[in-house]
Amino acid sequence: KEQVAIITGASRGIGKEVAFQLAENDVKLSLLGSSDEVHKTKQELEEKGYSNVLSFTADVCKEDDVNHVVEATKNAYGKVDILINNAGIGGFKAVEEVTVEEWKKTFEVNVQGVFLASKAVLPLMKKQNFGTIVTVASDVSRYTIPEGGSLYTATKYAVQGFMGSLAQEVRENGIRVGTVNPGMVDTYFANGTQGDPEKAEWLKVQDVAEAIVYMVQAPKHMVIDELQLHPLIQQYPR
Ligand code: NJP
Repeated sequence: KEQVAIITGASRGIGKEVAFQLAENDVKLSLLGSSDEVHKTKQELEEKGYSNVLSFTADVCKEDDVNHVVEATKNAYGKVDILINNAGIGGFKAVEEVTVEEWKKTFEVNVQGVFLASKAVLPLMKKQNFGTIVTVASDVSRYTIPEGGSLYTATKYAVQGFMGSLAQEVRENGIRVGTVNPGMVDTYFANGTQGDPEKAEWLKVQDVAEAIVYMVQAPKHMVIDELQLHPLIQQYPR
């Protein structure tokens, strides 16, 4: 039976590619992004012949927005099997240059957003005794970096802890919870431009999306707790 997935941050970057790869795997989609660009993703999918796509302009920081998306997805498809917590933001600067507003906003999107979307789908997943939640965390969920990454790293450590605890909390409800921790990926992240020649050796959105699809499509009895991947050119402390 066809599965149903909600993807946060599907306007561009990794989330958009995950949408294409899950559609290719016959998964019905509900896409969420804070800008209208998310509707472009739906349009592009439809142009490729994928018709089971909903799109919502919604902010993962806002409980009402997130609940509306989950409710509308349930009404349209009758269930939610998969949640991909992908929406995230980041910037890199020295601690004394980080404003309180930036601190709050980054935690709101990267941590509270994951909490809100997970909280909203859990009742449905518990009812059906099945579900998979994959969160795009980061390589900096596992170690610290020197280049002004304190705020971003703090949010990803938080998310890793949240997901690890959640995994144990809902295991007996048949719900699988995991994280994918990519190193440098060529996207629009941190005011970047996808396709920038300087990032030719970085991970591609396809690489990360394939890892996510692998986690989601694993046999039901198997949980992939964490996948860590990085470009060969990136130094990785171990
Ligand atoms: O970045 P980008 P990525 N509510 O900027 C959406 C992690 N990661 O694909 O709001 C809802 O191309 C935004 O849509 P819109 C990173 O931390 C990356 O690289 O409409 N959606 C867009 O679709 C993040 O968790 C790297 O503009 C919101 C998407 O998020 C994930 O990968 C390394 C939103 C961002 O697309 C995807 O980021 C790493 C909101 N409030 C981890 N705010 C890397 N790229 O190097 C943003 O370790 N979005």
